[in-house]
Amino acid sequence: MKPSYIEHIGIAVKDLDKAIEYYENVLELKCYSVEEVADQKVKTAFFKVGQTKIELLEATADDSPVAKFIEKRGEGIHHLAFAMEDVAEALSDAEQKGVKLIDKTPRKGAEGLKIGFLHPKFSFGVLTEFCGKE
Ligand code: CMX
Repeated sequence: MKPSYIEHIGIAVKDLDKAIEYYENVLELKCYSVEEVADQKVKTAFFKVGQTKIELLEATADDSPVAKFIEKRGEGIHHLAFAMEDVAEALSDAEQKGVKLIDKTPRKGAEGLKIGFLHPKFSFGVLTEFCGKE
């Protein structure tokens, strides 16, 4: 299944407020939403750049995937999210093609979207997310 477009780029940050300030002051983008995603143990902030969004991610717990990422690799690009028409089908297609999935079935992400991750070891070091309404 082919992605429709790049839905968002996830960026891991230590301090969400400071990062929001940078995106608003330097890049002059407006933060239109701040949302906690309890399931993923992150607080997120969103900006629109055309059709694509920037999603800033701050960990809300020490065992959050984002806290572990920052500890190992420092702040920076954390994942790439592709918009998919049918997330469940896209995950199952990838699995059939030999990719290890983090999520076998979609779960609830920010903005009420369904999300599912592919393991970065199977996508050339890029943590890949599929997301969509279905
Ligand atoms: N991008 C690329 N590689 C990553 C990565 C990332 N974001 N996160 C971890 N890795 C790499 C690590 O560097 C490590 O590599 P090495 O074995 O070479 O050292 C390997 O993956 C294993 O990492 P780990 O720190 O031991 O952590 P885990 O195996 O416990 O977890 C992962 C890794 C990707 C399975 C986990 O972070 C995960 O399930 N991520 C998906 C969920 C998520 O990230 N949610 C937060 C954002 C959600 C949102 O957008 O709302």
